[in-house]
Amino acid sequence: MKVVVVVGGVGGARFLLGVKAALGLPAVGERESPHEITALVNTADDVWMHGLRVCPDLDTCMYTLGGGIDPERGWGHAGETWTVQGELEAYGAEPTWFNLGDKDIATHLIRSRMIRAGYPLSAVTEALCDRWRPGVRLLPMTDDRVETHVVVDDPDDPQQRKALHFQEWWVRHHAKLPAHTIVPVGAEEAQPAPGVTDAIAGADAVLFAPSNPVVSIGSVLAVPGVREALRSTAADVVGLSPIIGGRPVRGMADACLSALGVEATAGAVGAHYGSRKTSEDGLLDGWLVHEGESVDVPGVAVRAVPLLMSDVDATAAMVRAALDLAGVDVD
Ligand code: FO1
Repeated sequence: MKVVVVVGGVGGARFLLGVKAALGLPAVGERESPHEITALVNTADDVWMHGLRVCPDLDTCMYTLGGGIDPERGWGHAGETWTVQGELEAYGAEPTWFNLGDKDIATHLIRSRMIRAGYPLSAVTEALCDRWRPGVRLLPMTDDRVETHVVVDDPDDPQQRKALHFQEWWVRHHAKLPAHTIVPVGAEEAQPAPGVTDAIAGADAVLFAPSNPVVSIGSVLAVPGVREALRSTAADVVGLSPIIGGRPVRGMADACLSALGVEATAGAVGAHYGSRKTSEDGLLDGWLVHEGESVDVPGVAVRAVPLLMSDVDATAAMVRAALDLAGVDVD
């Protein structure tokens, strides 16, 4: 079976552990299997830091599925040390609010060297995954530069507005500065990375992970060609709500949704993605919401199941529910 999953960072990586488990694969590492899982990963969080290209969502997926992630942080390596970061701070090298671990820096050095040598991000990712063996194909949404910028009132001059790179808004300001607009800069000129639209076209099922619907899923959908591929694939498209009881399970989806004027509810997010059947730009056939929630999304089959990714088994159960709703038989 070919399953395509649209993912962001920490939540998306945890979801992918469950996709692997639901298809009988070891959550970490890789093994021969008749199933093929392709993750279309958000790259609009990516950022140049100290001359290194950092791809948080790709790295979180790669480390999580390859067994190297720090489980508490959800990003960077387990057993990390921060010697280089300390030296950068000793030099007063800004920004000091974005922490790069020593082991993590090796990933960014390899990636930056390959990018400077002219390799596209998809080739870089493939090379890095040769080591980590995540057991799913990790495809960047695009090889082109797309970066999420968040327009806020300038903290230093509230009369002015200022566009911050997503990482500064999220890491330095903890998403506490109200976002007026959130823009995936460069998306209009971007193209899907090699394999992205083919994977969608050839899928037996397409899942939207319970990632941030604006800066993660939304950024992938902003790449021209992706929405068209989703609307024309023979596969059913099923999403899982990142909102449980009016609150995102983690992260700052509510702060992002308010910038779009979308209510932070499972129903509103489902309607935001829209129905593939009854609207000309909708994307969903199915929508999973948390048990006990009664949600109606016109033109979309809604089902309520436990959506807390408390462990791999719980996540695998919601993946099986999503695949069932997508009309594919896992066994
Ligand atoms: N998140 C933080 O809250 N603080 C950090 O200093 C930080 C550094 C960092 C370095 C590499 C990396 O891949 C991710 C990092 N993150 C950090 C997480 C990152 O900002 C978010 O996980 C994603 O961008 C959101 O999906």
